[in-house]
Amino acid sequence: MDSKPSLSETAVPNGNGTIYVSEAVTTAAKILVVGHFAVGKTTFIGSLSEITPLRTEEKMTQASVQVDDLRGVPDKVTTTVALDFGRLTLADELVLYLFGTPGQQRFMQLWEDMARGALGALLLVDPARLEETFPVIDLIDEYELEYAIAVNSFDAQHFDEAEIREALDLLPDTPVVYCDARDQRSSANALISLVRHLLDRAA
Ligand SMILES: Nc1nc2c(ncn2[C@@H]2O[C@H](COP(=O)(O)OP(=O)(O)O)[C@@H](O)[C@H]2O)c(=O)[nH]1
Ligand SMILES: [Mg+2]
Repeated sequence: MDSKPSLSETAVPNGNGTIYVSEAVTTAAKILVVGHFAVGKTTFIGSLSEITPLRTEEKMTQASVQVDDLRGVPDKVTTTVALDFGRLTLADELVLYLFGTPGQQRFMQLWEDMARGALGALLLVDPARLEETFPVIDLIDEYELEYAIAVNSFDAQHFDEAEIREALDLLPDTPVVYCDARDQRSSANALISLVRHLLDRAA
């Protein structure tokens, strides 16, 4: 019997606004949403979560201005100090728990805990700041997480997939999809590509 959840290309988060997990849900999976500072992790989980996302952001202090790189995002006034948490019922029987995990070097010890039991990771990438993704890829490799790439290209809707694949030294079967982290459907599609990849790997 095939117990895989059926995911359709048009799947959208259902049960928005519901607090309790539906009785039909038989499978729960922990997914990490990872990426460097200001790549859109909090925005992504906020777009998708059917529960009010837990956010552990703090007003950026003058001290963190030295630490967090604000090039390209001068309006950003908060920084992720720990993690974001959200929930998404992706198919009737599958619920995903999303953990936004910071990519800054100083949070590396958090990864040890976060990676435990995670089915895989969605790696958000800003094509204009590709080099900032390198340390995050190192963490993904270190914890041997399966992953897919979601390119949050902000207002430029175009990105060069070949350039991203080469810069990040991706395996040919690692999915690379476009994602507008502010958009629920776009974010859901990115997550679906990760889940498909995980199911393929598990098959
Ligand atoms: N224009 C635009 N802004 C975005 C997009 N995604 C995120 N942002 C903004 O970029 C900033 C950083 O996003 P945030 O989710 O806080 O990043 P995080 O540090 O990875 O959690 C915020 O001000 C977001 O509103 C996008 O696709 N387009
Ligand atoms: Mg954040």
